[in-house]
Amino acid sequence: MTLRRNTEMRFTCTSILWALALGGALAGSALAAPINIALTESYSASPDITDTGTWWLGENAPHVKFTNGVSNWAWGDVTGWMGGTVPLKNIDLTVDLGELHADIQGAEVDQFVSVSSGVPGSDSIAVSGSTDGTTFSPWGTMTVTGPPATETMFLWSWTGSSQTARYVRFRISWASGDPHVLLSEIRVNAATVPAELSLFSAN
Ligand SMILES: [Ca+2]
Repeated sequence: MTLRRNTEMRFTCTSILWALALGGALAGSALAAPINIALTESYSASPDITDTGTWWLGENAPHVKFTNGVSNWAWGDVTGWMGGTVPLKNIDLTVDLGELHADIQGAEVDQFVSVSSGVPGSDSIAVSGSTDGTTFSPWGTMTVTGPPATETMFLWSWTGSSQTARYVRFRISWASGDPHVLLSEIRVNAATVPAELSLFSAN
């Protein structure tokens, strides 16, 4: 009974999020805006993200915070990795889009930065894609908007020619040090509405 209720609630929440995303995509000229196909999808990380108790900003599995459609520069809307405990020079964050998409043209990462709290921006984020989750092809390096501000959200973005993938990986890197790392949202942008939602865009 509980499982069924949770499933129904998840479906309802997912439907609402998709409705909001579609509403934005369909506003103005039809399908002019890209749509975030990572919304509500699952993701994994290496090193994994965990709530250790002492690191209350962590997020135990199942992970949801990076794809829940909420992006906000606030402790309650971010999660990530505690610095100084595990090697954080190269974090691999991989989102599973659930199926192959052939028209991926962009990706974004919202990174929470608060130097006064020991949470700096990273040095670089690279994007790659894969059809099988094993072999990844590099797509490019993201550009960042935000610096030199030190108490703000950094927006990392990549755009390019259409790519085909089910898995999209963000490699978040530092030249040195193992600082705290906090993100609020990741997005993968496709040019068209996924097939399973095409009924919404008919006519
Ligand atoms: Ca979020």
